[in-house]
Amino acid sequence: MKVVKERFGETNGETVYSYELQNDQGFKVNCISLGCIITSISTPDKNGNLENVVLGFDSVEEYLEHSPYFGSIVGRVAGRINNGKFELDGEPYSLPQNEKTNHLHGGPNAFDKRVWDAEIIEKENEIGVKFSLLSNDGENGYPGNVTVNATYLVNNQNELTITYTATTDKKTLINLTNHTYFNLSGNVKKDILSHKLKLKSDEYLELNELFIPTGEKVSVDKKPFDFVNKKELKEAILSNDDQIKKVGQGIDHPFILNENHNEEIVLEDETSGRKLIIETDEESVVVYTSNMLEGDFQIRGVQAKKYLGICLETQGLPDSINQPNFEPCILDVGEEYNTTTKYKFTTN
Ligand code: G6D
Repeated sequence: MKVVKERFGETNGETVYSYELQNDQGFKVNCISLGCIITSISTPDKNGNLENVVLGFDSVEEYLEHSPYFGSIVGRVAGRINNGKFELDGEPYSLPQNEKTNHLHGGPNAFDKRVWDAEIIEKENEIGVKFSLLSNDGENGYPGNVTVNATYLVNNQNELTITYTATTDKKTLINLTNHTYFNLSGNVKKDILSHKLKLKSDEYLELNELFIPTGEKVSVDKKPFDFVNKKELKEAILSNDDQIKKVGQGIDHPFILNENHNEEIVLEDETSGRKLIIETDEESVVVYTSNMLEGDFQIRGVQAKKYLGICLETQGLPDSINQPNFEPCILDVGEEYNTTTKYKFTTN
């Protein structure tokens, strides 16, 4: 197993480095210090062919100009905060409204656009990189100087484990995720409509017209959102359901997980035989079937279009600070935010 560090590019005079994490089977995760972005994951299909299974680019410029959070860390707070406003201990805070009236994914120039410090990790059974960032008090309107670490580790079982930790010197909000778009066909040979998804989730959150949770936890039963038994994504995406139509004819919803660390999220592509098993200690996963992925750019030679990838963003519930029946994502002085998500790549 080895880590190879190379210069990837630069932004605002800061050098961006890439880190290739390769295990003894040839399984490889490539990531960069800009936004802790996963630029590629190379994993075998049922015939042993190693191919990339995530959407990404090959230059800093493309990430800065076109990327809808391809592969990046999202923070301080993943998801949307209604009206960009919240209160902590009676004190009001206003955040940049970077999507209509919403505050989305930590605001402009957030964690996905920062160049993080990085430290290579080489242990006997795992290799990786620990990214670190200081998010200053008042950055994008959030209180507290927050020290954040995101550690990516690869082992010889073709698993990538991401662990996030954070501490603060003033009560604040934090809810981190990774926004990788998966496409198990390999090198984006086809869209994800025929991918199959299985979720250990009996409830999803209903969204309003601004994609903000209404607060309603809705049963998936007899709905397109029912993935309790494995089913093709197209069955949901192409349905007539109001919630599916509301978010651009697809899925862009938080699902509440029934349990953790027990194959709670499974994505498969029968043609390639590839299977991704995600296990997390988070309470929910936002499933996003790239309904908005349209634009005048190419993704390593493939024209951007809907349904080229699926995001499985494990996290706390969106807008939780404003939702009375959600657990708020508050981090206080003396506490440590600590969450782990494991991605296991295998074949059927
Ligand atoms: C769209 O609504 C979706 C978000 O969930 C996603 O994270 C973003 O595109 C990249 O705004």
